[in-house]
Amino acid sequence: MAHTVREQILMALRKRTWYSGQELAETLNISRTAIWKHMQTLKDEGYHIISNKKQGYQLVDEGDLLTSIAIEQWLTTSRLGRRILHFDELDTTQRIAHEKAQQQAPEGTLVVCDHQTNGRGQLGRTWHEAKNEGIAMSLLVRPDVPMHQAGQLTLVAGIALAKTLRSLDTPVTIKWPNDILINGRKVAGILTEMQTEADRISSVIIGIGINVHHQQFSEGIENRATSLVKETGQSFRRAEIVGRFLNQFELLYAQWLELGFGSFVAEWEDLADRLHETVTLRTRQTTASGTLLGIDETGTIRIKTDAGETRFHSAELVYWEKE
Ligand code: BTX
Repeated sequence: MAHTVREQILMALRKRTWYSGQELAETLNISRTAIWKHMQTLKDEGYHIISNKKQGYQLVDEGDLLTSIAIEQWLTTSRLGRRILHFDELDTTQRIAHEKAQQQAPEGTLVVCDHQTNGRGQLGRTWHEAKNEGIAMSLLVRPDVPMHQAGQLTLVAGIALAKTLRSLDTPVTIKWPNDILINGRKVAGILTEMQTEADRISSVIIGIGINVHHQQFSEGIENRATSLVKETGQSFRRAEIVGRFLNQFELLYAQWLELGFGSFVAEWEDLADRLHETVTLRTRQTTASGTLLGIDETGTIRIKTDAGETRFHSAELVYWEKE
C-alpha cells in the first residue's frame, strides 16, 4: 500500500532523533511549508513532536493512538487491516462495519474508534467503553464456508486474541465461547455477526472490545470486569495490540479456511479457563453442571455431567450472577 506523506514523515522521524525541515522537504519532494503543515496535523492527532530552528523536528512520543497510521506500523498482514477506518467517536463500530460490508468494502476492512458510546454485546446486552481507555474494533471478513460454520470465527478470533495478549505477557484465558479473562475477570469480549445473501455468507463482522487502561468500571460490572493495565501494571499501546491481533488472526483465519475448526481444538483447550474444573452451563431451557472437558471439532462445548458427556452448541457458562 502506498504511504501517505504523513506516514512517510513519521517513518523518517522514527529513524533518527532529529530531522531538519529542509532534509525532509527534499526527501519527500514537497515544500518546507507543506512539511510544517503536516507536522501541525500530526501534533493535533496526538503525536508529541518538538522542533527548533537549528535541528529541525523530533518525534518524542507516539502517544497511545488508534489511528490507521499508528496501527499500520505494526502490521505484517497481506489482507487484514489494509483498510482501516478510524473514528474519534461512534455509537458502535459494528453498525459502520455492517454498512461498509453492504457497500462492498473489501475483506479485511477494520473499523476502530476511540470512544464507543453504545457498544453491543450478545443477546442485546451492552458493552461499556470509556474514552481512550480501551479498544473497540470491528473486522470485516467474507469467508466462503457454509453458514453454520460462521460462529466458529468467534472461537478462532478468541484464540488469536488470547495468543496476542499472552505474547504481551498477560496471563489470559478463554471462557467459552466469547470472553477473554484475566484472573477470572473479563478483559475482552467478542461479538460475531453475519450478513447473508440467499443461502450463503456475504460477510461476517467480528467485533472485539478490549479493556486496556481502565482503572475502574461502571456499577454492575466492577466485580466481573478488568483491564490489562489493572491486572499487570504494564503499559500498553493500543495500536500495537490491534496490529499484533490482526497479524495473528490472519494466520489462524487462513488455517481455519484450509483445515477447518478441528485443527484448533487442542490449542483452544490449552487456553481454556476452568478446563477439567466443575462449571455450570445455562441454556434457554435448562441449567447443567459438570466437568468442563473441552470442545469438539465444530466448536461445541463438552461437559461431563452425571448423565455422561453432554455437548452444548448454544449456551453460556455461568460465572457471575445472572446477566
Ligand atoms: P457479552 O454479551 O458476552 O458481554 C456483555 C456483558 O459483559 C454485559 O452484559 C456486562 O455484564 C459485561 N460488560 C459490559 N461491558 C464490559 C466491559 N467493558 N468489560 C467487561 N465486561 C463488560 C461481549 O458480549 C461482546 C462484546 C463485544 C464488544 C465489541 S466493541 C467493538 C464492537 N462494537 C460493538 O458494538 N460491539 C463490539
